[in-house]
Amino acid sequence: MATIERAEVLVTSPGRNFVTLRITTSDGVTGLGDATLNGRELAVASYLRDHVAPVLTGRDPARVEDMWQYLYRGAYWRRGPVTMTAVAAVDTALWDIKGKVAGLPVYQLLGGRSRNGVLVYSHASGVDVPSLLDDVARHLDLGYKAVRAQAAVPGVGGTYGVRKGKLYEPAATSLPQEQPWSTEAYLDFAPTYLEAVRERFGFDVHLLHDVHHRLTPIEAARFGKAVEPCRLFWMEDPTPAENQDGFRLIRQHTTTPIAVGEALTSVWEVQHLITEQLIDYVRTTVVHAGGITHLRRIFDLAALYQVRTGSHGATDLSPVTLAAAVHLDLAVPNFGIQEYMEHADETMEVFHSGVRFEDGMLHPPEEPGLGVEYDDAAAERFPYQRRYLPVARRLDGSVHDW
Ligand code: CS2
Ligand code: MG
Repeated sequence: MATIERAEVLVTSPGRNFVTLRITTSDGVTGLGDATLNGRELAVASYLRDHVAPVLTGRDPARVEDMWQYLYRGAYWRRGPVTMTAVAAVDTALWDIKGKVAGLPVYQLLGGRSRNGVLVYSHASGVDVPSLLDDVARHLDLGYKAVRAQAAVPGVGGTYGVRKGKLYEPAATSLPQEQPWSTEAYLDFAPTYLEAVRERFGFDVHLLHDVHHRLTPIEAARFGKAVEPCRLFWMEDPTPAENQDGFRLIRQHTTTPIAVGEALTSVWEVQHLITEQLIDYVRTTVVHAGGITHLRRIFDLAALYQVRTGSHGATDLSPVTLAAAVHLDLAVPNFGIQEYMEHADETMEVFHSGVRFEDGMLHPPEEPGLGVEYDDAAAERFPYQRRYLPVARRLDGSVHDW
């Protein structure tokens, strides 16, 4: 029986910071797991290097479920983004190894294809409405069938989701950047640019919008109602999801579909949102919600309540997560849509991935495992740089949800 011989925690910053776990077995088979937690990367690197790696050596890499239970229940201190990202990295690496040992792409281990490809949405944004509309047109020309639209709110300064330059990267400063926020200005302006997108492009394109945790439940209800004529594919994170009850209030007022979960890390945090059908899409991810093993449990619970998947896929989730997500998305019955932001060229120099974009969909590699290889020599060229996500402050100076 092969055993785990080595667990390496690899930190690199090709375009942005990534933490990757590489497990090597006594048979020389390697597996990769994404361990990136944007703005708190080194916390996960230490959790893995100092607390998990010592207990992996000598264990059976084939016992994926047992390893998940061992790392989750054996830690005593359960859940939370650092713990669940570390557990996810081990889990994903073991699925990669299992695929390589079986000689099968991971989606074949998850039940095989349920669809021809994985529908994705990309990020269109603009400093004003004309530039947003041009960016939507650019993404449609690239073949996307679904686009998220975000525009800067006039007169308020840095707005969430507006790209500066080629790629959108919110964690861009060595200390947290403080960004102003005005709920009133946002509620007045955002519906107008979503209407402008529909006026220019019609209803054949799926249109998504990320509220990004900014509203109270009643404000989110007002926003959802205001954009009903836009027939959004979803409004995302309308209100901070610690208060799961708040979604009942939103549901009482609007039929605009709701997507939640990118910042949630276990089935227990989305349980009521799903079982009470307070959301329509669950956005939890391979990297932050305990890996393929746990995410599959969340998706299966969601399927019982006609909630579909809509996993987070920003550039701070590495190509390892994207590949694992595409394998899972291809197989699950209640797939909805996958977020896809193209990674920087430097990122792809480190992560050689066989994931392919074609005709608005992603397709997984057919080689055994996840289909991603890590280039150590390239990674050496990109040393870690401390980066923080911004902090939002209302115009009166008080902290708001970023
Ligand atoms: C966003 C992310 O992609 C999304 O839906 O919410 O850009 C999010 O802000 C970052 O992933 C945070 O690291
Ligand atoms: Mg989001």
